[in-house]
Amino acid sequence: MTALNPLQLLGVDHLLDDEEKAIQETVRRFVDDQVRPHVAEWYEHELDADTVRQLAREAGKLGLLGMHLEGYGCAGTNAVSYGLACLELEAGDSGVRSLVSVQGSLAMFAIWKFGSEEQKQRWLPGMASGELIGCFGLTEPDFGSNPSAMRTRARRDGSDWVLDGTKMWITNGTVSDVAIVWAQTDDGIRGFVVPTDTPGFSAPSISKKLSLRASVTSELVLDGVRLPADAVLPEASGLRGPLSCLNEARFGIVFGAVGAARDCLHATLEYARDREVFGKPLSSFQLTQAKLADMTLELQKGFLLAMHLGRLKDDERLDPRQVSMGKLNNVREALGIARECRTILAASGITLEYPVLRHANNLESVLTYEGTSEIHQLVIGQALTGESAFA
Ligand code: TGC
Ligand code: FAD
Repeated sequence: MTALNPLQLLGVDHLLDDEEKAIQETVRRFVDDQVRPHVAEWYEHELDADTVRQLAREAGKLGLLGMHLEGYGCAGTNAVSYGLACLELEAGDSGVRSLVSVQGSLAMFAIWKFGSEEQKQRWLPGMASGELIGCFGLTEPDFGSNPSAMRTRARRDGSDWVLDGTKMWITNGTVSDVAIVWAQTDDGIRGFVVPTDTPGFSAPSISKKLSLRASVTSELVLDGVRLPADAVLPEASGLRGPLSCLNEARFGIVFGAVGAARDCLHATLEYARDREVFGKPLSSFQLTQAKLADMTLELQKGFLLAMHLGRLKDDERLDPRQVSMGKLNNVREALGIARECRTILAASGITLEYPVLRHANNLESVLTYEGTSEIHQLVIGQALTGESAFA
């Protein structure tokens, strides 16, 4: 009997218009040509700075950096197209999607949404082309889920600002030209645009990661970093500023996680068709088919959820609590799929010859960053009960 394409059992492609399909296909080809052939090597040996820069420039050429922003060299696509790009990038590797998310949805978005005209003109065109790389420093060694307690401080000295503190777990940090740093001031939390060649700024690399190895992660150390008065983002005041940026990146992850899960399922289906156990294809056993059916259901439900949120975002009706629902569900289910796929590949599943354990290990980080699964449960819990259970 002919096998149907399990990734299209619900015909979800019909939900996309021609332009969205074309963008998705372009990014899929980019991943096939420029990511898949190298990703196991990047994962094994960790991504080096030159490769990150090259990837950023290639992503810039395709218009993927800040792609849903208008003006300043950005592509200005709709939100669904941005989501589909994240999906295809994360089908390659979560680390590659991270590079694009942090650049576009965190660093560029912060400048685009909260920056002065001069800041936008100075940074955004170079970041859109991938010539300049940005990072986003919110988390600190002692404050991840609770950024409101951050210790990094910006004080006035004449008209200058002087920044002191440490940020932790910062994607792209080591390779960045510009860091968006969030700090306490006498007027609450403010954001600062910090050129990384400013004296007193350093970004020591965090190594020995077992997850997100095809992505650069670092500390940011700010030791008396002196900045001019116009380094502050004028339109961001309070925690609402950085949290608004997180909504953008979390939205990309809702789609991205589906891509990682799809890649796992795809590899597993091929493996199960080819692998014989007890004299028959592994795919012909009921237990295998039950696993494949359940995973396909979750994959398609996750895609439908992502598309629903994408259409709401394009209608400017997306609520951050809905993004929490999408991020919690799709990352949790993608991680479950990656682990279940690994059981079907059995011993072969633990190697880099197949993508499943690489994706599963990556998704452990994705479950934690951009708000842990527990934080998103609490956001949803608060929406349901009206009670805040954070503290
Ligand atoms: P709370 O008192 O609830 O809120 C403070 C102010 O912020 C507003 N707000 C939001 N605004 C926009 N979007 C949201 N999602 C918002 N959530 C809250 C809120 O209305 C209030 O505004 P105002 O004007 O009244 O002051 O704040 P809280 O301190 O109780 O914290 C709430 C909590 C725990 C949900 C929040 O702190 C949180 O989301 N924590 C998780 C931190 C997090 O996600 N960090 C991510 C760091 S970046 C990262 O991980 C990048 S990885 C990227 C990659 O490689 O792909
Ligand atoms: P903690 O906040 O210490 O949490 C520990 C545990 O306690 C978790 O299980 C958490 O869910 C739970 N917990 C916390 N608060 C509560 C509560 N109120 N109720 C119940 N349970 C709770 N950050 C950036 O700013 N920029 C980046 O670019 C960036 N990139 C990252 C890249 C990677 C690979 C990783 C792993 C992280 C990155 N992060 C980045 C940091 C990330 O956002 C934080 O790790 C995350 O917010 C969680 O913080 P934490 O690790 O300090 O955990």
